[in-house]
Amino acid sequence: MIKQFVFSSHKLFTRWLLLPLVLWFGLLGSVPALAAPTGDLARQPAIEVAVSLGNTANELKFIPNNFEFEAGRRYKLVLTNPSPQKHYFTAKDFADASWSQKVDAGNVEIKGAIHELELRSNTKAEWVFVPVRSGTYQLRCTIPGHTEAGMIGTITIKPAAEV
Ligand SMILES: [Cu+2]
Repeated sequence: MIKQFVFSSHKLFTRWLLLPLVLWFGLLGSVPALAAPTGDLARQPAIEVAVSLGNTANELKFIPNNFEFEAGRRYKLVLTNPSPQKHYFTAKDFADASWSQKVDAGNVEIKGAIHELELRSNTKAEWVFVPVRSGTYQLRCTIPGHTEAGMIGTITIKPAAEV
């Protein structure tokens, strides 16, 4: 009985909710959720945004701590850590809602899914991504005590602007 209900409601979901959603994405011309964007988008000039993890005064905060990105555009987030200790840039839900093209750190380029970046003192990394799913996501540093001290932020993905 329960099994059957679960099955039929799942079928209902697939048919009547998922299909219009897929069509909606298609009509808007947005990037399909988490699939690699088309060649054009992958080569679109990246909009550069900088973030500092802590500062030289060793304050536990992200500077800035509030980010707004537009779905379907390509960004390069330049992360620096000028503080005397290591920090994390952890935004798992945001990362899940985006397509990560690459991370450049030192002489290494990393491709694939990114959930968290660890930056040691006086290091720099560049994260190139395309936000996909709109929403408001939490950012924090997962070093014990840092979130509590205020090393948090928000990342908003706005829906793609209608052209
Ligand atoms: Cu930290």
